[in-house]
Amino acid sequence: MDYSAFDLIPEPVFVVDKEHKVIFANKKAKEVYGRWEGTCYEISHGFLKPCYEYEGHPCPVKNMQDLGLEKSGVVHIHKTPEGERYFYVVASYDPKEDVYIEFHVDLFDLYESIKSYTQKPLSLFFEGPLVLFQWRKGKGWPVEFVSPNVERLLGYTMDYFTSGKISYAELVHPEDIERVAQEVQYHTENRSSSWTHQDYRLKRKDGKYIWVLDHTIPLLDSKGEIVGYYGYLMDITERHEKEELFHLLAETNPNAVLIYDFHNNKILYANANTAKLTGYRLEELLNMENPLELIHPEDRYRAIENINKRKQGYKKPISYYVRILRKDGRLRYVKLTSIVTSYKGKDVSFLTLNDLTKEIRRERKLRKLATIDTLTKIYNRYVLFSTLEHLIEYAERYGETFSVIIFDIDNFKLLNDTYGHLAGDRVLREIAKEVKKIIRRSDIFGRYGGEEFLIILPKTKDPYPVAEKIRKAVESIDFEKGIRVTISLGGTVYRKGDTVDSIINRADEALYLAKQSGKNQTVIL
Ligand code: GH3
Ligand code: MG
Ligand code: MG
Repeated sequence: MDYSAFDLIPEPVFVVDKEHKVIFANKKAKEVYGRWEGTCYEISHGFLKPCYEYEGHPCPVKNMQDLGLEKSGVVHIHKTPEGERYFYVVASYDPKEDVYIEFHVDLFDLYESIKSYTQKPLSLFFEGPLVLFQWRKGKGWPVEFVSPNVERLLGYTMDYFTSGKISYAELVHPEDIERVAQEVQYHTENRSSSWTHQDYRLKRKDGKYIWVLDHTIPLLDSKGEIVGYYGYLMDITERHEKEELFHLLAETNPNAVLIYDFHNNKILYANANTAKLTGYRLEELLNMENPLELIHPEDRYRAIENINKRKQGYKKPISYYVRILRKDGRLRYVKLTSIVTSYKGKDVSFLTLNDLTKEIRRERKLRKLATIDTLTKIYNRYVLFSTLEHLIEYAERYGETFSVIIFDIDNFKLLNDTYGHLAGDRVLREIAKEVKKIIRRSDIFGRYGGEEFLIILPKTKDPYPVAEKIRKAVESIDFEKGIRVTISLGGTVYRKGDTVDSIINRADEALYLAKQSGKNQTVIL
């Protein structure tokens, strides 16, 4: 038989007999293999026995003989003088001649291009943070396949899983396993096409737990039954811990903590304490049209000023005091601190509201206690002295003047002895009330000692008329049980070079003179 027509074919062609002996090799075959005598397995592989006796080398000729086929094709790696090359060997049987005709189609370039397409993305994938899993549906979720980078994630090798030494469920944290199982069951029953589990923990080989993100799709058989699951896993421990830490910091913070978008006047986040402080529910806060309404109208300008500063790019921390107007209309005094931070890619304010209401109310009470005499409800000595200091400084600097009057109840000891201490107290209170009515609002009136009072009269050059008016007013008060009292008064005017002591001493001296001269009178020095 003349096979020379096969020389026109641009791929190697061999004609072999039943024993694989080459009867004909075309030009291309001779060119590619550089040899053409003997059996095809000798020429293609350098084998001493037929291909099929070597593992992984199915023989198309044998296939046809065994299975009674007319054609058969296999992919082989063949040895050529240029090195190993891939061939698609397709053979057909010619019953007339009882020979087999083999075409060796060179797949080398094709194979190389496929390899570079498939392996590069795969290696990129397997070096990345995503670990691929394939689980069988069954007790403990046996692992059927896992990508090699699992070793980095969990410390176990790929083989460890696929050989069944450990089932997946054994690795899930005991506190999470039930929830994960429920999620799988739920999505299986609902035939979800894919789902992302809520973060859960997996135990590493070294015993440490990591948090993972698990996205899963069900694996279906030809009848559409779920037989397993594919999924990818990613270690999100760091992110999870950060979130946990933020949550912990925000929710255990005794302050109200908010993330405020100053560009759009919107609250993006508020912790539970914000709801407590403002009396609004969290959803109400997040959906508020104008969060500035949380601030007392009189303090709002301060907030607006600072928001404008932020909009202009001012990034340093800002702190100021505002009153929060609660939903129920009550007020809370807070120290507001704003720090600029980045949230979801834009600049926002991280606000801390420190509720100082209790402290401020306590302080106000203390300040009152420190300045007001509890019995008579007029100023105490501390206020009188500091006012005098102040006025002396003022007088020195601006040449202003002022007067001082001291008065003392006449024979008060006798009154106490006769009517009792409580009656004496009531007299003190009543005198204070009466004197308050007479003096000007700008005058400072206080209790100087037990039954001694002091009045400071700013811008007053002559204290005599006021003193007399007071004396006469006290004289005409009708106290209970027909009690009547008189007072003696000493007055003086500021002199250049005066100190608090010198001016009080002079007024005291005047008072002493008034007592000496028979009481119930005024002396000015
Ligand atoms: P004089 O006319 O010389 O001032 O005689 P007096 O009795 O008023 O003498 P003095 O001013 O020395 O007496 C002060 C008395 O005032 C002594 C004290 O019992 C009484 N006293 C001082 N503080 C109080 C007080 O808070 N309540 C009452 N009920 N009595 C007071
Ligand atoms: Mg006295
Ligand atoms: Mg007295």
